[in-house]
Amino acid sequence: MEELLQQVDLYKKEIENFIGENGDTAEAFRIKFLGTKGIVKNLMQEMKNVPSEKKKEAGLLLNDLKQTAELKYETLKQQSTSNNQQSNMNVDYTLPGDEINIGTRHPLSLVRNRIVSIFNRLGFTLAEGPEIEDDWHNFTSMNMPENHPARDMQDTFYVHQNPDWLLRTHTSSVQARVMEKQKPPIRIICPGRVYRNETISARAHCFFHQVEGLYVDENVSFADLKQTLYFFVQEMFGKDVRIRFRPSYFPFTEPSAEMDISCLICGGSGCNVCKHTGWVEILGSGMVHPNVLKNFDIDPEVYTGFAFGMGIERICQLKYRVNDLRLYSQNDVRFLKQFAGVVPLV
Ligand code: 2U9
Repeated sequence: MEELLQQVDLYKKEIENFIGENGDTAEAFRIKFLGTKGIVKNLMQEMKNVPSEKKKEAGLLLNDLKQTAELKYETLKQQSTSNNQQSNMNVDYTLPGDEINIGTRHPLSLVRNRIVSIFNRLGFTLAEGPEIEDDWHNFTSMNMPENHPARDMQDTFYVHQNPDWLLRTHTSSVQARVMEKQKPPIRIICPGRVYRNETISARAHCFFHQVEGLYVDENVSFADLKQTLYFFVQEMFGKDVRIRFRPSYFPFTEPSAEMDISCLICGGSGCNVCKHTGWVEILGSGMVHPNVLKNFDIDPEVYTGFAFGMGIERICQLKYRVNDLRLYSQNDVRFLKQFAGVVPLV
């Protein structure tokens, strides 16, 4: 019994003085003291040799030793995890950092922002609206009543559950919503995504992006329209670029005109891009139709206005020579990265 007491005393001291360094020493400790062939188990087996009157005292001693070993083992385990964490944090901060791949603005965003910024300088403010529209804001209020042949010009995505709802085919619906709430003077620029049911190819897509503008006030004339759009072209493409208007037809404007710019590639002398005409079409425009003004209780005898619309993809195609519409939505970084150097105009 005396011998056992001495042994337990020595082991307790050994346990208390045991210094753990990592997970391996904690495990070595466990095997040595608490394992199936460990010290505690061995001493427990010695119990059979202890006289019965001393068994209780010896049992208490061994239990105490076992608890001390278990407690030490828990402490060693905790120490080893926090040591590991600390060694993970042992980082050389002088090493160069990992490269961060910074994204670039999408070319359509760059062009959109530039267009909006140019018109901002002329006093046009930004207006936005929903992409899911109702028939009134997209068609009827725009002088395109039901069965109007002009509706055939745009193949529309209708919402099955409610055919009064559709994906807007132009951002004119945004102008309609502004005119509903605000009386002239109105001078707004409306960029946004629009949808048309077209088969996807290099030249057509089922969605694209537009910017439309509207200016309604007293004494707004076609001369204002021409000067405004001329300013836009000079700011967008350069001072040497010329413009010309060709008569056209849109249900929401009267008179209507399409605008061409002199070819950016050949300067007007004729090349493949302008099909040897010297001109390329960039937008549609016209004086707001009196019926449209009446639909919003704006008196066409007092107020007049001009409006225009352009495809952002088309402007981007001319400015950056992008020859396939699908590139804009394929998210190929080899394409997108080519616009990293464009200085954004805001
Ligand atoms: C109101 C009244 C009139 C907007 C206009 C055009 C002419 C036009 C096309 C250009 C290429 C659409 O992106 S495109 O396919 N747009 O030709 N848009 S006038 O006329 C309006 C708008 C709002 C209240």
